[in-house]
Amino acid sequence: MDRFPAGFLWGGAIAANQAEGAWSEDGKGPAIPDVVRGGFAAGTADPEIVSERYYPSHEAVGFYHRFREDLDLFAEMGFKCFRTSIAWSRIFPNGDDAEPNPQGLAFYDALIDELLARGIEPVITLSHYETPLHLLRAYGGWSNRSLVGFFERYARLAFERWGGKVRWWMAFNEINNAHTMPLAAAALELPADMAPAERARRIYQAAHNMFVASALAAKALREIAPAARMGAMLSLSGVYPKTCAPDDVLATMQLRRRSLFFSDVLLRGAYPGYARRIFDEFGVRLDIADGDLGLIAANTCDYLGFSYYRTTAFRAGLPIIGHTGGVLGVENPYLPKTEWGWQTDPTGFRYVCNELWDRYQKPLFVVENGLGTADAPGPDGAIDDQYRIAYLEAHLKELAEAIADGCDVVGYTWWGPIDIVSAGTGEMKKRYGFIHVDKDNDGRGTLKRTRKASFHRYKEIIATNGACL
Ligand code: BGP
Repeated sequence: MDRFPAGFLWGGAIAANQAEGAWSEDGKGPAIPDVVRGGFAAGTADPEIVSERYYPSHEAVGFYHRFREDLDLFAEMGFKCFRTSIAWSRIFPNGDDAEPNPQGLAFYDALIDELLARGIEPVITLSHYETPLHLLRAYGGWSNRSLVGFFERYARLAFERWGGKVRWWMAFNEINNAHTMPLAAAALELPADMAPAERARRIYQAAHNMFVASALAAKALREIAPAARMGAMLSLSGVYPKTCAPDDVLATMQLRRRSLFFSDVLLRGAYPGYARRIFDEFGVRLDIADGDLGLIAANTCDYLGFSYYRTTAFRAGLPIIGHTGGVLGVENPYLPKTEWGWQTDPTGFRYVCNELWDRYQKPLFVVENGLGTADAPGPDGAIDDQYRIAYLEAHLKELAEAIADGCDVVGYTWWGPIDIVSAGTGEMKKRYGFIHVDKDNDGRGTLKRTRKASFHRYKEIIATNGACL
């Protein structure tokens, strides 16, 4: 029996700011990543571009100029779909511009048409850790309600232009990181010495505004392109209690809810009861406009896109500031660790798929899963990344088990099918790709693409719809 449904959407995923480069070409305005030197986990942005400083997003891996070559490689692997994001600041350089940038529109016209010409379905995120810098600096980011209107206009333009060619959309990448990586997801700059109550208010007000924006985008998509689907997208690697002590189990459920809060609102259409207690704990009083809750209730997302990389363990007494696992969690002695401290857990993948299917009964789309390692080409230049093949096979076998458990999984896009910039660290050294890119952490390299051993294995898996696993 086929372990994956017919038409399963095999592919790969990248993000504009981690791959395109061309950060200020053809009318593109500066985005927040363009003033971030390390990764978002650090949560800091330079006040302005400091010339001759190395910023990873400025060149990234040159996808903007090389995308046809890269799409040929994805097509060679047999991709059925390809997830990327539109750089908002390529379309509206400042976010609040009166008119869109025609060269930015032309680039995504070409990218989407070249994907379709290769029989590859585009899967598009409208804001993947990328917001026009001006919307942060002049408006303060998503805690300012004005961004709802700017985003809705951007979304409507995208749907009118590409809604007939793109079936799968997401508004925000990993919206739940709004409360662990605010600079990335909610486009907020929160000074370290900000009072906790004000910090919490800004984060949850930003989340509310993003919920409204997501609902308006879903409403617009249904009006403009009724055959298309709007997804919620969250970071949902798993979390386990460190022990079976009831306090550890309860604390872990409460940590998990800090992430599921976002998908509860976007997929169920209402603030869950436990949110009241979270807001009271922080003294948060949201500014909810008339009609907001009705809009959110009437325009929920069609599917849940999520990233899964690893699991962490958690216990009572640890601070709950969100779901960043490796930062917050404690070590799980039963699992291996990567050089970046991520504990890989294929069984956890099956567990999380079942958790999410049971909770929402809406289609699941695995839009990020992958292994970041410091690959080193051998003397002959080849990269025999058997460890990546092992991670891929182990996780896909568990995904097949989740599907056999009854989970409705529509697709799987490996994160970083080509080496790109790490969001968390800003490094090139943390490589996910089936395709190596000649570039190092200091920005040196030819950007030459080289197939790794995993390239050929993924091609085989796709060609057999997973039957060869
Ligand atoms: C997710 C982001 C991606 C990607 C991935 C891997 O949180 O959605 O943009 O970066 O993490 O993480 P990293 O690049 O930090 O290894």
